[in-house]
Amino acid sequence: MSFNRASGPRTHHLAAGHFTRAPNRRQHHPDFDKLQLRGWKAAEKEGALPSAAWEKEKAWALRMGLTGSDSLTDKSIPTFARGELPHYAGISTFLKAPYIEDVTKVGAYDAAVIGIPFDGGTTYRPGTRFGPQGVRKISALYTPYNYEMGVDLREQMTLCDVGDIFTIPANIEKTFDQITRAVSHVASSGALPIMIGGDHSIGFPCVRGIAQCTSKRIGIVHFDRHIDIQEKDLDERMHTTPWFHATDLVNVPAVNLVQIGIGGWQVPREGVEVARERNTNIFTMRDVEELGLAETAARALELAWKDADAVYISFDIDSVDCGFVPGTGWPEPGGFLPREALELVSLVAKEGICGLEVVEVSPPYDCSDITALLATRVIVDVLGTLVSHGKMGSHKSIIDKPVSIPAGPDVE
Ligand SMILES: [Mn+2]
Repeated sequence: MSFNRASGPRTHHLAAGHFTRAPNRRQHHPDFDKLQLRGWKAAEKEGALPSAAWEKEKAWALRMGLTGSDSLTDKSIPTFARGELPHYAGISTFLKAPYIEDVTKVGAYDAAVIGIPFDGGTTYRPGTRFGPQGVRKISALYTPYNYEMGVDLREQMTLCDVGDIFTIPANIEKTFDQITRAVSHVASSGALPIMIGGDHSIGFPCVRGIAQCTSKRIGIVHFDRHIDIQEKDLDERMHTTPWFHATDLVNVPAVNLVQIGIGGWQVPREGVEVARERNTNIFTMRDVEELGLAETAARALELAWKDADAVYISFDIDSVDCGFVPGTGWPEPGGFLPREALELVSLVAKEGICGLEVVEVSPPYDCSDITALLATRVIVDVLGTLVSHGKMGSHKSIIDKPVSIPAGPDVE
């Protein structure tokens, strides 16, 4: 999966194997080079994947959406679109996952997508309140299968969409309380919480929601161009402040906060002062460039996991160069290329996570859904990585103080 130029075997293969030896070998052993290619191995791997869940979904679609017209040759097509197909149709949930109206049932799933439509913490462009809608909409074009990973999320895990948290647009603190309550409910259920923002102010209440369900220690890997760790901004806890407040939590120490991609002309000195005082771990884009992706990830994991029991990933979409993510609140040139960001976030996720947030997607500023599309990729790539490394469900062991939030009385 690695495309890192620093990785030994691949460089060697391309330089020595492919261009010099290959032509001769190909004449006598036509399959030799083909078998070395990741592309061919991935095709082989697909053959070993189950398809039972897909067969079940098609049968379910006929039951729910009625059998199709007599003129259709494909008898698996229903009259009313249900499930994954067709990609342009249907009600938008993340990746066409089932919408769980009754959130008391969320624990039946391995992972749950939670929309957090809130942009009250924004200090420049607004619009991230439409982030969950934007990401869900474009996520419909994906299948649950990833060729290179050889993973099929539909077959290998269960995913649901719990819809959006009821945020309070005129009140940041009430919104934070709602977010913490919702995230703590999902984390307590055993489902892995996957949050779609929303501006980055939600980072603090999301982490607080997980942290209050456990006595264990949580590290954070934070992808961003911005440092986001000052105490207040414009007199409130805005999207420039989440890690100040998160690392004030007793089981979320600042020494386990790893900030990757920080730099440029939009890093407030107030935040830098706090990062220095609290001794957080900061990798600039140049650090990443010089270390390479694999080494950056290895060091980040070492720091985030040092004496910690779980790691949370916060992915700000503006960590990617603004040429690829026009639809964001604080665009900044010089960030990651999309494939670098996807590779790095996967390398970090392979040790397991206790939560993921993808923030700062602002659809009103987006073009052709490209920012929302990349946000979708971050989420599905992390899910695929967790599945392929056997880490889906690994977070459950840290939940030793589950919360119980009462539902209203039954309604007939
Ligand atoms: Mn940012």
